[in-house]
Amino acid sequence: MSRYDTCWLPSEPLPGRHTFFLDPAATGPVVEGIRRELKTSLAAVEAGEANASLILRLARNLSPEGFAIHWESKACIIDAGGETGLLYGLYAVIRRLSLDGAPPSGSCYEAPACDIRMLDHWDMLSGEIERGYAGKSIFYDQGTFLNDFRRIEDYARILASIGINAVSLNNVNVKPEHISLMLPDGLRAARAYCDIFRRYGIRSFLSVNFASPMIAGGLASADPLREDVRAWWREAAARVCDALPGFGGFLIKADSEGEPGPHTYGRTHAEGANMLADALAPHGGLVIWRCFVYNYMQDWRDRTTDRAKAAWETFAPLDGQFRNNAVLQVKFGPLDFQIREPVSPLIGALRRTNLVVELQITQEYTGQQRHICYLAPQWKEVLNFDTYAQDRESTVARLIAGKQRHGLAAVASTGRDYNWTGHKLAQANLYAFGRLAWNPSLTAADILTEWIAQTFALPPALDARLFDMMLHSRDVYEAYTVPLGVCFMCRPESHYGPSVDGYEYDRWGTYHFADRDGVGNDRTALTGTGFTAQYHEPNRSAYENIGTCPDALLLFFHHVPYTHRLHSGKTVIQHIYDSHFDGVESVERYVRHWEAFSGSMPDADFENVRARLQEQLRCAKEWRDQINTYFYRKSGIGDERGRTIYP
Ligand code: GCW
Repeated sequence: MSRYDTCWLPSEPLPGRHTFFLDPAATGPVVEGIRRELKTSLAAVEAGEANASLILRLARNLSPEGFAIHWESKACIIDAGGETGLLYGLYAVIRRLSLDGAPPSGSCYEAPACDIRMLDHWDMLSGEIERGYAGKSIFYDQGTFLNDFRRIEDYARILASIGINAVSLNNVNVKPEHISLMLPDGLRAARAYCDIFRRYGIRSFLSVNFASPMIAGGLASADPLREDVRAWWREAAARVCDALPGFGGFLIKADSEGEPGPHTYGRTHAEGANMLADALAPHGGLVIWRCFVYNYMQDWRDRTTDRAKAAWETFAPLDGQFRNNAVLQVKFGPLDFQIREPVSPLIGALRRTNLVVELQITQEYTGQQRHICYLAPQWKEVLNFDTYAQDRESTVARLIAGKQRHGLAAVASTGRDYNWTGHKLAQANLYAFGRLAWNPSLTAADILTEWIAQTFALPPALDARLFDMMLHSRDVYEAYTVPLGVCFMCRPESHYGPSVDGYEYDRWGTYHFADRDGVGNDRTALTGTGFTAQYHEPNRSAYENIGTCPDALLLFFHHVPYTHRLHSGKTVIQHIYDSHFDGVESVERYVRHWEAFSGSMPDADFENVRARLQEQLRCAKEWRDQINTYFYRKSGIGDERGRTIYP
């Protein structure tokens, strides 16, 4: 029995007598993970091939992470191209057994769609997590490694069970003291974590600071074209890769929000990334280079600069200039993990560069794990979005799937809380991320059904109720927060709760431009910032024209009068009022409905969600009232239905 919540994995071995036979040709660290899982989730004992109920065999004609499962009358056979494939096959069997109770029949073949399926941890040596909402770091505390290996192993199991195959171990904002992670003592400590992850097919990455040669090497410059700088990185990469078997590579945020980068030396991001790629190449490592470049400090008086344009302007011209072992990691939207923003046009602009799309599981802007917000519907919209980058279908899912060194990454939501994610229901987002990176064609509803069935043992009526609450929770969050894609309006720094003008005169370029007549950001090519021109046709025209721009994104792309009529038939102002009243009513229903779950799960889990729902309701009302009052005061237009808006 684990000391921690096992999430969707069984908390006790599944019923039945399980015996296993493991191909003796299977070798390496993952074999340990497989054996531990057989014991923990199935209490399986080893047997000869003829007597085993579960046979795990290597079939080198399959891909290393792919597997085939054949359910036969006497035994279940897992064939896989490599040890990691066997592990994934085993998790698929455990999932089926947990969902169906009895062994099913038939065969299936699966292989992951995305090559890179990565979680980025924004954990710091201090033990704090940047944008963490589930307690402190499971890796570090007070400047050193926590070394709670059992917990790390439980975590690795949870991640491997949903197919995650890469993690970064430290925040992308790399404080100077984090350089110690690349030095011998830090590497010795990191090795223990990497070894555990490796047993579960997960490669570890380190986030690095572009100025490391200056901070740790005493060099006068970090210019990527200088030979002494390049030599420093070669030596550093060799040291790290020698110390950490199976190391994945470096993750880096450069020239963004104060982090150093190649621009200081008049060099491009390609030159910076290629230097690191060259250093890592002899060791098989990757450099994952983030495209979240916000050194675009803006002045709100200047209406020509547009933060949304930054990533594309910086990286689209560099397409094709990156090394084969360099990967660009692009946030899904042009701004910053908002509840509603368009898909980043940069994704469709990188045709000759390895691409990872970055999502955010940690709910920085989506309720900070105090609000229920199941994010899979949002991620599905991103994956299904057609970029029109190529003639044939070029949805985001198509662009990142089936290619080496492409994939999905997400900022992790996990911390030291007993339940890993702050509360039980937030586990669903972690689960959904892994499942979608494995198979982007799964639906948000199917994933939710699967997750609920494995996580709880609810009577059918509650099962359906939880499904309903969660499936639409993203729409509900959106309804009581920021209207029609205008973004931000949250409190500066914390990014929690409303502050309509909190960023309006700030330097971050996240403005809504509300005045007495209207609201929204004119990003059209004709009269605005020209952001729409970064999209391929027909998206470009669809966003450019008010008549075809989707309601949900109207204020992201256009500045319109409050009386503008949406496709829904409502005016903008009435939509704002209606959605805010409706959103709060939905949360009131959540609060009421949750009471029925008392007794159907451990009290601590029930009470935890209950308390968070109270906070969600308080916060939703605050959003409703501040937004409604703000727009009432600006526009002078009342609610058609005469509900309470504080003057
Ligand atoms: O969303 C912003 C966050 C920062 C974060 C940054 C990034 C790690 O507010 O906390 O820094 O994005 O993605 O780099």
